[in-house]
Amino acid sequence: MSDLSLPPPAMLTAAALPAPFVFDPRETALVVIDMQRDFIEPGGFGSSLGNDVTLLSDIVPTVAALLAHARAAGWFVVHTRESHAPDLSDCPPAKRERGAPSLRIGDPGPMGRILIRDEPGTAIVAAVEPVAGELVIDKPGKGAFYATGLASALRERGIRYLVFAGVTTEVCVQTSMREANDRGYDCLLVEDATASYFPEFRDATFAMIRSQGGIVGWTTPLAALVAAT
Ligand code: C5J
Repeated sequence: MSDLSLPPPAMLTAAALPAPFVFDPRETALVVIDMQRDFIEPGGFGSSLGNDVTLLSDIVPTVAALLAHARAAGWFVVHTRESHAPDLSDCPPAKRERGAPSLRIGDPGPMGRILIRDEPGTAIVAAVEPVAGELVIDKPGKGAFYATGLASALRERGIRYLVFAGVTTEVCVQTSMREANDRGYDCLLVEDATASYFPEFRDATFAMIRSQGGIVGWTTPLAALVAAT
């Protein structure tokens, strides 16, 4: 006979690498990195640089399923967009000058000015767009913590565990995960909810994260996270 006076178990365990990921769902947030049209949709900035955007758009259904799981579980949800102020005051010249000479940050692009806040190309793709109550962070760097209010938003809510998804794995996702790891969060990357224009870089990122006993965190497929008990 079950004892109804007992509280539900707080901690969940998901099969993951390099070891099971143990987390408290009440202190967990999902951070979805840069699922913006310019990186993911055909005809955007990413494809005009010659990238195969289907490598990124292929994960949209999985990110949508992860979002549905997080919302049903009551996790705090954060979305980021890599974007800059229209006057480029938050874009270091070194970042702007390093882009392709024909298409630099702030230049007119196929979906508005490239990586400029509130231009059509910086909008999050429709299938994974934020809903009311979720936090949208405009970040000028690759990492989600640099020059943003993310740290204080997580602190206010008592978050200790971060689940990451989004694009691109080795750039903005990995940078954000490393920033979070240094700040003391236990971080899990959902393998099939992240992608790169360079699949070998994505796979190398998974290996780096899990190396040395999880030096940056854990990785797991969505199915294993959903099956956590
Ligand atoms: C992101 C980039 N979001 N690759 N940006 O990873 O420049």
